[in-house]
Amino acid sequence: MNDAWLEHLITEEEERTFAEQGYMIVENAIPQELVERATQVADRVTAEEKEKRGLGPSDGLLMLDFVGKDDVFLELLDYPTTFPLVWGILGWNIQLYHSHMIITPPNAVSGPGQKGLNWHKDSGRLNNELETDPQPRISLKVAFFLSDASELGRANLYVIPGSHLLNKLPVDEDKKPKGGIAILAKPGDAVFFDRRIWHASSPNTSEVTRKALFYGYSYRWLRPRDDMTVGHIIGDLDPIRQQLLGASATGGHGYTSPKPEDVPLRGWMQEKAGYNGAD
Ligand SMILES: O=C(O)CCC(=O)C(=O)O
Repeated sequence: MNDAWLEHLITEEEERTFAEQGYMIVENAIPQELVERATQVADRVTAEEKEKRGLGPSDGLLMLDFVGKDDVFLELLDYPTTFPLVWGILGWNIQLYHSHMIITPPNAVSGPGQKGLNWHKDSGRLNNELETDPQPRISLKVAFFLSDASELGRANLYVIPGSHLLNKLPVDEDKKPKGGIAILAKPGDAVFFDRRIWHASSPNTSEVTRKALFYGYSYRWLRPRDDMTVGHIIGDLDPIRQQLLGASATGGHGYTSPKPEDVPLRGWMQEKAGYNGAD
C-alpha cells in the first residue's frame, strides 16, 4: 500500500526551507494528465455550485468541503509527491481538517468583498487564543494549482516569507504590509504553506481563470474547519485515507491519545519508512 510515497520522502533542504520560510513550492507535483482530469471535475463542480448559489460565469467561487465530491480529489489527498512531505513535516497524527477550492475568473477576487490583498493567517480564533509568540504550527495547506498562475495578475497567492514566526503582520513606516511576494505557480505545481504565514489572495486582472485546490492538514485533535462530507465514501477507503478523513477506531479518546488502530499511517511509517516509533 502506498509504496510510491517512499520515492518522495522529505529532504533536509525541504524541511529547512519550510521551517525557515513558512512555505515551499513543489514544481510539477502532479502530471498534466492529472491536472486535466482534476480541472474537468473542478469545472463541473464549479458549474453545479454556481447554479445552486445563483452565481454567474464571471463570479468568483470559494467552495469549502470539496474533497468527497469526486475520486480525483481523493487521489490528490495522499498524492506521492506531496503527502510524504506533509507527514515529513507534521508527523503521523494527522488528518485533513479542511478542503477548499477557489475559482477566480478574470476581474474577480476570491475573498467576499475583497479589494486588494486580504492578508491573513489561517484558522481564525487560533490566532487569538493561543498565547505564544510565535504560535505553534498546528496545520499547513497544500495548494494544487490547476491553471497557469505563473504571471503576475493571475490571482496569485501572495506570501510574506518567514512571517509564520511573526504574530503581527509586518508593516513598513506607512503601515503597509511589507515583504509580500507573489507565487508564480504553473499548472501542476503544489504550494505548501504553514497556517501561520501571512498570506493573501489577489485580484485577477488577466484573461485566465485561476483554479486552485487547497488541502488543509492538521493534527487529529483539531476540529475540522468545514463539514468534511465524507460519510458516503469513507467506508470503502483504505485505512490511511480513513484516518486522513477523520476516522478514529477508538472514538473520541483516539484523537488525543491514539492507539495503533487509530493511526494506520504510523504503522505504515514504522514498517516501510524507517520510522522508529518515537514521538
Ligand atoms: O486564493 C488564494 O490564493 C489564497 C488562499 C487563502 O488565502 C487560504 O487558503 O487561506
